[in-house]
Amino acid sequence: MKKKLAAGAMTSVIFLSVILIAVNGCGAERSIDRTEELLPVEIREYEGTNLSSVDDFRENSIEGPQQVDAESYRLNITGLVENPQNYTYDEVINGYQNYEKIVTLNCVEGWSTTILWEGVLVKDLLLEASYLSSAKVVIFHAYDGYTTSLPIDYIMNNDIIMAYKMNKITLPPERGFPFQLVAESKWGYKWIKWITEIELSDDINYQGFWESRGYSDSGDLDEGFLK
Ligand SMILES: Nc1nc2c(c(=O)[nH]1)N[C@H]1C(S)=C(S)[C@@H](COP(=O)(O)O)O[C@H]1N2
Ligand SMILES: [Mo]
Repeated sequence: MKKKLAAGAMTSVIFLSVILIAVNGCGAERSIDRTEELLPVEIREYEGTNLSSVDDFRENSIEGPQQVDAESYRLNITGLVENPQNYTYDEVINGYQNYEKIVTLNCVEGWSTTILWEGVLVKDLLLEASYLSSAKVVIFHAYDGYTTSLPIDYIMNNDIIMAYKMNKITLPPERGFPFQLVAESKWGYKWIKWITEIELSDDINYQGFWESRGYSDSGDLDEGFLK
């Protein structure tokens, strides 16, 4: 009798354990199934300022939207520098202090968008590369062959950022992934997208894509855009 009870109890313990393992196992599997990473959602208001949407831009790029592969992407800092650089995407966004600012992009076509941009200071990249005193101009090159240039003083004195996020989401391919220059107080054609190379130059007469087609070199918003 005693023996039989013990055996019964043992059977129950084993039975219960099996059920518990089954239940736990099932629970664990379910929670793994349920944990899905949700894409961050674009924000449309920030500290009292209404923001445009990443979809409010008119796509007018010279070769249409570019698809840049994040893994093989490299950002080169070249020209009149002591230490040329060759960064991966992660090295840029995780290797430097990040900054946020709300800036409006104005295209010469007559539309504008106000966006919360997040990125790194171009100044920090230039200082790391130790540019020579003969460098006067920063020429930006892009994946689609587009180029534009800005005076080095403008970059150094205005906390100009190269953005990798807009309204808290990673730049979509058509908006310039991985990086777009936030050339504040300049017309949209200075806001180069899909940046692949930052070249330090002494060529103060350099003309980028639109500049060599009649748009002003300064690109200042408070002046007309035609030369
Ligand atoms: N690489 C590259 N960057 C570019 C352009 C381009 O054609 N290629 N167009 C410029 C112009 S004219 C404007 S107004 C802005 C507009 O940004 P969006 O194309 O994201 O709207 O991108 C600028 N940057
Ligand atoms: Mo533009």
